Amino acid sequence: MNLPLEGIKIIDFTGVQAGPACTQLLAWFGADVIKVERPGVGDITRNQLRDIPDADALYFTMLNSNKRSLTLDTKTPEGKEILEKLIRESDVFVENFGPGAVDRMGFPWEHIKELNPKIIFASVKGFSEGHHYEDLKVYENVAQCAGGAASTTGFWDGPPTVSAAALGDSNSGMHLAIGILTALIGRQKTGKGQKVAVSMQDCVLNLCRVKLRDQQRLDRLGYLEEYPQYPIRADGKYGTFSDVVPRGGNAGGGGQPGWVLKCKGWETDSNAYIYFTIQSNAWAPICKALNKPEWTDDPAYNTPAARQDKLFDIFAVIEVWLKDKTKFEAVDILRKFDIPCSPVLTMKEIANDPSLRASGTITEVPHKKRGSYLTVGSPIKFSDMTPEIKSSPLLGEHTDEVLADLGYNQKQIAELHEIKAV
Ligand code: CAO
Repeated sequence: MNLPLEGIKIIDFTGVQAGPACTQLLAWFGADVIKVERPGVGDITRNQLRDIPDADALYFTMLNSNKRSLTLDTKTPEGKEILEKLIRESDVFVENFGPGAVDRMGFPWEHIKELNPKIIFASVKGFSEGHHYEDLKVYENVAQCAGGAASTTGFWDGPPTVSAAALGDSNSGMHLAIGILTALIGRQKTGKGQKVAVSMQDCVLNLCRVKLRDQQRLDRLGYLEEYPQYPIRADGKYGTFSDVVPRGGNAGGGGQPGWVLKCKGWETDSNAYIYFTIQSNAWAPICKALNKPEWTDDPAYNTPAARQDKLFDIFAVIEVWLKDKTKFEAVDILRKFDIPCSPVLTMKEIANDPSLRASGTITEVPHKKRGSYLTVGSPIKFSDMTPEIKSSPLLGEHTDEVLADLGYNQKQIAELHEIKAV
């Protein structure tokens, strides 16, 4: 199959999650992604949280599929020369080292563009250039705290909480991929490459956009009507408003309040829950589903404003209705009434979900050393192509092949191995 990014050559000088998630996506869509790794060491995630001795860890295999691996010590003169050759003939150079590391290696953007004015240099850092924290190294949870996610996530009586979703890492990688593709289209018009930079703080904040909306509403009004803290209760059971956006527990946003509700078996199964949304225009079907016809036209219930101070009482009534229904049974009933809802799914349920398997979102990939493993395939679906998710490379698996492509002969390649430049 001809994939849209075929012919695009990418130097993937990335590690851990943010950079690799970006380049993996581009590899799925056809780019030739050459992962550059330190000889004998490789991406740190190859060894992190191993479940099989001497085989690449899932952390690595799930973020580096469809790539080739070149080992290269870019701190040796020979390694630098190889990287320069690669830069001259590549379309994109992606990196997510700590601040200043690429410059210290001798490859600042000014030098990269001298070597190849058409190249796109794409970079992830924790904080943006010129930021007062620009020198900080950053991991996922650090970014979630810096980008406003942690202070607005969790319960009002608990500490700031980070999400399990990789809002700092993979999310920044996805932002970078959009930037790279935009710069590639830009290059078609101008013939010139450019530097594309994202910071993890900015990428988290971009997903917390509505919380900045809420800060401005709070500044003006002193309350946020869709949060559990409103209306302000004398007992403070759901917290109170200060001058900063509070943590709203599991509240839904906008005019569609919702909550995580207990289903049959919640006492022993910590995931026997559904998310239930009281969509404002679905009040009549909700009453019908819950067998509460008396609520349908009752002015004390039939508008969002009237329900506001009774939301948790309504949720309690729904939980009584849910008592004898599993999360799956409940959703099967509620879907007939067009109520936005879902079972709270565990990773085990997701791994075995036939629909996710059929769509390729959960896919099994063979691996030379591990045997097969599950990974998350492309969440983006196309009408004219289905990206094939292939294995991640072993460390240095394609070193000789890439060097030969650059014009090195067998003898030279053997010498480069000898001096440990590759
Ligand atoms: N050859 C020679 N040197 C190499 C090399 C290679 N192939 N690959 C890496 N190195 C060197 C780097 O040049 C750097 O050297 P100096 O610091 O001496 O100049 C060194 O390895 C370490 O790089 P690093 O700073 O990136 O590594 P770290 O483990 O200390 O930090 C991380 C990791 C992720 C905190 C940091 O890279 C970072 O802040 N990156 C930007 C933000 C980011 O992407 N974070 C997300 C990671 S996913 O959670």
